[in-house]
Amino acid sequence: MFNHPRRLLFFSVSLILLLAACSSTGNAQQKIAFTSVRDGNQEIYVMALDGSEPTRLTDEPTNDFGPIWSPDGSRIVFSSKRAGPQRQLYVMNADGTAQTRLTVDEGDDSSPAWSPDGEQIAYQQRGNGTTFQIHLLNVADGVSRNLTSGPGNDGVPSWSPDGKQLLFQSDRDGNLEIYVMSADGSGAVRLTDDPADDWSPDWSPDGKRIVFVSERAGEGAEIYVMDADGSAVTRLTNIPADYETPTWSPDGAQIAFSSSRDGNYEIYIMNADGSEQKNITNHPADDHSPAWQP
Ligand SMILES: [Ca+2]
Ligand SMILES: [Ca+2]
Ligand SMILES: [Ca+2]
Repeated sequence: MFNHPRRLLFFSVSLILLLAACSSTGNAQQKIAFTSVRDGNQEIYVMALDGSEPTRLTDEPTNDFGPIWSPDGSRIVFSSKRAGPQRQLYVMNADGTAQTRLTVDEGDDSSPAWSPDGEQIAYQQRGNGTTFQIHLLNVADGVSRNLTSGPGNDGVPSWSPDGKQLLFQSDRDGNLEIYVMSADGSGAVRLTDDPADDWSPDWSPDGKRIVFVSERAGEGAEIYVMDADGSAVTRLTNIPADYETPTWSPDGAQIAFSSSRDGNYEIYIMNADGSEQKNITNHPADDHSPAWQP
C-alpha cells in the first residue's frame, strides 16, 4: 500500500508530524509518583501526567513519604514510619513490590536523592534532639556516612546531573539559604543571599538552572528559578500560598510542585518559564511530593 508515491509522501509527512508531536510532549506513558492522605494516611501513588489512573503503591497504616525514582526508573526510594516514630528509608520496585528497608539507625531519615549513577542515595537525618545533617548511603552495602556536621540544619540534597556536586538548604548563616558542595561534603558555597528563607532546591537536568522556594517577596512562599551560580533569579508563581518540592521534568521543559493555593495541597505542573500552571490531582485530600519518572 505504500508504493504509490503521493500516498508514501503523505505517510512520511504524517510520521514526521507524529514524531515531532511525541518529542514535544515527552513520554506520554511517563508517570509522576506522589504522596496523598486520600486513603486515610500518607501513602505513595503513581499517576499519569494528566492526573488520571492514580494507583496506590504502599498500603501501611503508618505514614509513607517523599518518593524518588532510581535513575533507571526501576525502583522508588521513600521514607516511612512503619518501623517506629523516626522515619527510615525504604526502597521498592516501581510497581510497589519488594518493599525493603534501607537505613537502620536511631535518627529520622527523609528527603532522599538518588545519585545519577544509581550507586548512592543522599538524604537528611536528624538525630535525637539534634540538627538535620546530610548523609550519603552506599546502595550496594547499605553503609551511610555524614557529609555535613556543622551547627546549622542542612537538608534536602539534590544532585548535579554529573553526580559531582550536591545542592542543599541550610540555616547555618541565620536563615534558610541554598548552598552547593562537592559530593564528598567539601567546599560548600552559598548561592542565595536573602534575609527571607530560601529552600527546597532542585537542579535542572542540563545543570544550568536551579528551581527553589522562597519567601523573598514578602507575600508568602513562591517558586523561583536561578542560574546554577545563583544569578538571574526569576519568580515563576504569583499566588501566595505554601509551595513544596518543585522538581524538574526529565527533559527540563516542565516543573512539578505541590501547593495549598486551591485550599488543600494539590500537585501542579507548569512550563519551566512558569506558564500553563495546571492542577493535576484535583482531589480534596492533601497531595504532596511529586517525582517524575525518568
Ligand atoms: Ca501509609
Ligand atoms: Ca535566605
Ligand atoms: Ca489535593
